[in-house]
Amino acid sequence: MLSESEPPAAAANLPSATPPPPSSDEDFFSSVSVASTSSTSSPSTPIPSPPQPHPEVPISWPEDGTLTLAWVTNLMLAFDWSSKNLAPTELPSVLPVAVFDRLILTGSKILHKEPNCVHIDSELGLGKDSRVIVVGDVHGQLHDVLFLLRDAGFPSDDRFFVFNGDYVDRGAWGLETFLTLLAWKVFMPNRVFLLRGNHESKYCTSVYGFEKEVLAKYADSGKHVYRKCLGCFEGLPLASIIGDNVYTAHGGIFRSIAVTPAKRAKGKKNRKIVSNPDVTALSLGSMEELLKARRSVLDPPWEGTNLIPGDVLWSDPSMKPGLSPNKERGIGLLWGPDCTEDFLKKLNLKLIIRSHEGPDAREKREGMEGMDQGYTIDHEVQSGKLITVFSAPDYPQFQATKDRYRNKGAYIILEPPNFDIPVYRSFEAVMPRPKVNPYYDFEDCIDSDEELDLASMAT
Ligand SMILES: [Mn+2]
Repeated sequence: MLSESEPPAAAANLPSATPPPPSSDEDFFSSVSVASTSSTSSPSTPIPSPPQPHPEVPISWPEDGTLTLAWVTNLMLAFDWSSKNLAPTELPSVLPVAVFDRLILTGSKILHKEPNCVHIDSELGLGKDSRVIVVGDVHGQLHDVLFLLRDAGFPSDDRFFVFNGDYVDRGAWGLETFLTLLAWKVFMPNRVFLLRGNHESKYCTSVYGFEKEVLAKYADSGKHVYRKCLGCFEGLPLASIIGDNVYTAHGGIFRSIAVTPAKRAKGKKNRKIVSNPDVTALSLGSMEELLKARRSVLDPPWEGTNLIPGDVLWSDPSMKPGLSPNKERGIGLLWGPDCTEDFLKKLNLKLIIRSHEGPDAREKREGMEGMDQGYTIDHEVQSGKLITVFSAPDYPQFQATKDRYRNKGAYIILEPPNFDIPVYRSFEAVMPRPKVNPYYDFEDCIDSDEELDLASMAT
């Protein structure tokens, strides 16, 4: 295993699971600078954080099964500390398998019950004092996620979070990252919303590192932990609608699947629904179709009738009008500004916020803006805008130094009363990152998910 050949340097002189000296967390926020890219209201600038308390490890599940703010905060601290002071293989001494089991089971149950498209609105308590934070791809970059949560402010009664997916793969702390967000979900199920990304799948995690990461960290229990994570990923909802004005999803919009035949003899009982793989007949799907899609699949199919999950997770915007198959990815759609307008109009919305494209992907997209600020405004149409937000700064983690993009990450703040005017917050990566080995062959997997290997996905 790559990760076991060279434990992090900092682990060398420390006995396992021993709290660090007080200074060990001091570099945590010190090297981070934040640039607000909006002139309108912005959250307070980060102040140097006080020394962090030591985590209580090993983590234990609360006796009454109810998570608290203190529990979630300690989990974040423990993951941050172990990433800096322990070898990856020692993670079970911080988060025992039995505690992982309780967390993943509790989280899975909540997620599987949610609809394909979650509604964040007044019924949940969204109101004049609320903010909604929308976050893009984070890809296992634990320290940047911890920074983001502190910078934006932790989830609270007035602060909702929608994560657009891609929690794992490429970065070295996918498991810690996903479990941190899952713990927030369990603690505040009506304030934190975790959507599925294309990387929350069997195919992507087997190619881009998450499977190997989990097997390395949990050894004999690795397969069990990995399987439970996949089961949880299957439960992640696909999309959200915020304040009746904003649609968010990892990839984007989706096609209509069912077409009723135009002609049907009166009185005939066999009403035929035919699937619509015909490229020339691609049309936008409806909210009803999105709600009916079967999302509980390890890998969204790219053929057959259950195409909506694949579209939502894998599609990309384009400057070329119309809907077309996303040939570069091998799954999903490309859609033009006209489709953004149609979609916004049809659903009576003002914004689409999607993620899915980092600086590497954008480098190859002609006519599309680069991702160096962590967000782009891709389409500006009569009814509103299409935005891409990407929250993994200095991505990907293991790229050779000369090939690094040094991009900023960003998140978006949506404010009352209508939650339809985005405030952008760009931020730099937390440096230095603990030294670890990658869990995938990053030189072979330089491009973001392009040329999906359909043959291996079918297995
Ligand atoms: Mn993606």
